[in-house]
Amino acid sequence: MSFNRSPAKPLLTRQDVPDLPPALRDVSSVFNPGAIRLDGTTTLLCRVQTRGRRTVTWAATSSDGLAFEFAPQPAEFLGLDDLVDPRDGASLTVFHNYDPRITYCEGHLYVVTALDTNRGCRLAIWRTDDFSRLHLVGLTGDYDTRNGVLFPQLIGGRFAMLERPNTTRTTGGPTTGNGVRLITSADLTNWRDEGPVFGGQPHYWDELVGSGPPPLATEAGWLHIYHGVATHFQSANIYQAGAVLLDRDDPTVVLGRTRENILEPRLDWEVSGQVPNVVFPSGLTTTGAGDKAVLNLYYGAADTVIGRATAPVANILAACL
Ligand code: BMA
Repeated sequence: MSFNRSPAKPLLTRQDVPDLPPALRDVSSVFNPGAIRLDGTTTLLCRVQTRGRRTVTWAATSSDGLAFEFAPQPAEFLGLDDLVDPRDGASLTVFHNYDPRITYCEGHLYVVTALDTNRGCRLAIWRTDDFSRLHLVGLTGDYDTRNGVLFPQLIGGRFAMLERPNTTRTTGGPTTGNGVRLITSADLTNWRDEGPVFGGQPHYWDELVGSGPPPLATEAGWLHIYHGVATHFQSANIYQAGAVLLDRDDPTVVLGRTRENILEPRLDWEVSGQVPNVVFPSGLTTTGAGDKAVLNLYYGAADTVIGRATAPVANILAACL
């Protein structure tokens, strides 16, 4: 009842990223991609890190979801200059714009990213037609948070998003957290907290948690893949993937959850790299329908490369219950 790597080697590595001197040359890594499949094309929005440890977002497309070609240029984000904190209007300096998650909702393509700023982490919502230019819609709030994923349908007439406020810090790492919450909005600009959805399980595989790709609508409920972090090892945090099943009408209600992880770092390129022992699920597409539907999960491995794993939807639903 777990994911199978398909293929069992990285789908994209730094060698696949085009050189665009002088700013982009011989990049260090490509990982944590958002994903969407529309009109027979799978698009990945990839997080690319340069050797200056700067973050670039770059789209790659594929007809079969396996062989990807990078766009001629990285994506351009419009609206990052003059950014202000919604609470007090203080200006925000953005250092990194990263970990994009893609959702098609109400006839538009949206991307949610984490912004690493001088005042902590914020979630930004972007709208795009083609992943080459992304227009800022707004920030979800003025508090430290990450792993924002927009649902693909309105719920109760409102946009709905899962997010993971950052309430703790691991040794040497950025702020993180152990609780996923639901927030909703009528206009994608003003957001309301609807309460907790699920939390981390101290001592076990998912002590810290955060959303993976946006939830998938199934007849049983919203199937949602998340990452769990085991922090109780001496020298390394282990990032794995699991799933929860949420009520279709009220996603704060958890109907099921996998007992164990359904993908964990095992292969060389998952256990070693920039950050060892990381599988970070961030993109999801489906192929087939009904009983035959298959999940294609795109994930960052060791913050260095991109992998893909597949599983029948029915198997992962069964693992939740
Ligand atoms: C998380 C995020 C991810 C990253 C992961 C493992 O806190 O920063 O972007 O992939 O850590 O380093």
